[in-house]
Amino acid sequence: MNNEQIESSSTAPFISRRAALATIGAAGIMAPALAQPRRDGERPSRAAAQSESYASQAWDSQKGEYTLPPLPYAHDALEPHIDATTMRIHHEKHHAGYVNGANKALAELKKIRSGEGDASLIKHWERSLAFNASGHINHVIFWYVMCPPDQSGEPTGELERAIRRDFSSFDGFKKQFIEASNSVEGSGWGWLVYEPIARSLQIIQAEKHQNETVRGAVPLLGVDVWEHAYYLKYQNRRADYVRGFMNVVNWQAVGSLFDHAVNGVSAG
Ligand code: MN3
Repeated sequence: MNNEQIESSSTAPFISRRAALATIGAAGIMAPALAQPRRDGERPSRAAAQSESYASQAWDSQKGEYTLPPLPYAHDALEPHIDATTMRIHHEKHHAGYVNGANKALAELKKIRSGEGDASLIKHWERSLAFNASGHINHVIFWYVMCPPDQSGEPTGELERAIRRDFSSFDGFKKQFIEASNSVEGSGWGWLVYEPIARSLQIIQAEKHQNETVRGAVPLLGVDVWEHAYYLKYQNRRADYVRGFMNVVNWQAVGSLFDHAVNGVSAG
């Protein structure tokens, strides 16, 4: 992390767009979920601009490679619910592993296209890309939708109204989200998503990083329920971890992803 990033991180929850541009050069907006198109003439909200600046650090458009973005807060910022050691290992080892795996798959697929690679391995590399790129994007969103517990709050605005419409109440949403996340079979994620055909919110269980998802659904809030996300502090008590996670949800960030998702669909 360079000085500008450290300075920005210490004064604002997210690194500024200017700092992000300075860090990686011409910024490509990587994750569609973090950067849906807007209607012409619509000005991005401050939160929306922040989401774009964070996503822009997850892809280097000049190199054509995924990159590991810095956490948007200190390792211990989510304590006592998620401990600093877990955050450090999760970010620097596990998330970095998905970045490296996705880049390796992209490089091998490029070799196959040029005739240098072994085309008989294409199924292997396509599967690797699906797993690792999904792992990378999931973690970018995961870091983005968490914040220190004193900044968590509750859903507001259009997101709050959509939650009441689609889950009857915020409590109804929490009940389903927590139960779904607790009961993911094996390693996976609990997700709140926006489904653009029904134009409504849904809760899904993703196995591994990319399986059992709903096609086209835009991820808004995800909780990583792989053991690496909680085992140091919670051991086998996944339910306690998920309840703790609910105290560090950055509802302003989730709201900005929801606004992007809805506006992107409207523009299409
Ligand atoms: Mn993880």
